[in-house]
Amino acid sequence: MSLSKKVPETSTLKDDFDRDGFIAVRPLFNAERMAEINRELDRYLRDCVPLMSETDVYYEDKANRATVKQMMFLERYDPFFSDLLKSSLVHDLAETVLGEPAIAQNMEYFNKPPGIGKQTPPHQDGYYFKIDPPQAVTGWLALEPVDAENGCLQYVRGSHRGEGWRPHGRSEILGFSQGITDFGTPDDIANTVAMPGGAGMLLMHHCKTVHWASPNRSPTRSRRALGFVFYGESARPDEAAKRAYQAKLDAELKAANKI
Ligand SMILES: O=C(O)CCC(=O)C(=O)O
Repeated sequence: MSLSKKVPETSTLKDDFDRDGFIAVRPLFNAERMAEINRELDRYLRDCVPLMSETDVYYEDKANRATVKQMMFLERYDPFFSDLLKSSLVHDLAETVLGEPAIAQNMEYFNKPPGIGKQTPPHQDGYYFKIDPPQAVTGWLALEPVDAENGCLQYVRGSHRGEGWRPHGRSEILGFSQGITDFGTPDDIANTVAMPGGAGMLLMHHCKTVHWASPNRSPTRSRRALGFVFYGESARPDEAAKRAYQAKLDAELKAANKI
């Protein structure tokens, strides 16, 4: 079934994406589907996390296994999340906004545990992806209500249309090793848009779109989301450069006892 039969107003989604560098579908998945996804995630946290490589799961506090803050490649460990990444409406949406076949790369989990969830530094995903041309998107599915208090995403509207990449440098935030070093220009401030929403809201951003999030300031609420990464079939990854960067990062994080 085509996406347009399931998601209202899809005819404007590509135009909106090309203009702004992101779209929001509120909601993409209804309450019943979100209850299922949240149940499966709880199962995954209980049964699959203990089997994951230490380089694929990060904790806000490594001594407390209840503080999982980020996971990568869920699709490699579990068929439910593999299907969700490769066969759900999110994949169709990625093809709609990219305007070409989309190849699933990575299902991620982003949490900000209550009270201790740190900020997400301003960054462009494509800076990490090392692809050319920069034809890639990330879908971001809210698993619970997100707002200014628990650290919803913030986008800089139109930032995907800038030349090249913004300068990035090493960040001390686990899971986001690179952040934009000149962030906070008048253009960044004027065009920042907060993206609050309920469980089931699906955001999707271009890999050049600048985005960030505040720390979780709620003492009681977490801020859980799934990330869906897709490359357009025209994007050529520099696999050797990516592997070399990841190996160096993993070694540094292990040496610092962060993973
Ligand atoms: O969830 C977050 O705070 C960051 C997510 C992110 O950077 C992404 O989806 O590309």
